[in-house]
Amino acid sequence: HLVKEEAMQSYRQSYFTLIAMNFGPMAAMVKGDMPWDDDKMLALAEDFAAVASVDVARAFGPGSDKGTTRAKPEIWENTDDFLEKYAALQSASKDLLAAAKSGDRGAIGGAIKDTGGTCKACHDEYKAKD
Ligand code: ASC
Repeated sequence: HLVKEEAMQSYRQSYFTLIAMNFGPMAAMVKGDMPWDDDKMLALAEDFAAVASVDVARAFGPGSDKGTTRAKPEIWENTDDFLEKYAALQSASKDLLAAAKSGDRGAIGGAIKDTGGTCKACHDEYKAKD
């Protein structure tokens, strides 16, 4: 392997840290928990879509299941189902980017809701409760 197996859990979790740290502030702006900033929204939507386009299957490669994790073993077993669910997130990230480019706050709010739904679909199935 090009990446040491010991580094793979960190790779997988870092991937989702990037997803969460780009999605979170957008959701916070929509909810009114953070002041709305059009430029910031667009920059976050661009990075979120870019990160979502990075090969997620590789993040679940050999060694990625080692160590303490809230990921359930099934996510490594039901690969086709997981990748199908992830494809919905990728698609939603593109719609969200289009909405952010339009600047239409209603459309952005709807796209955030749809995207959050694609996060939750996987968490419900494959992530243990905190
Ligand atoms: C977030 C976050 C999630 C999702 C999820 C959406 O901001 O950290 O896991 O949104 O709550 O339903």
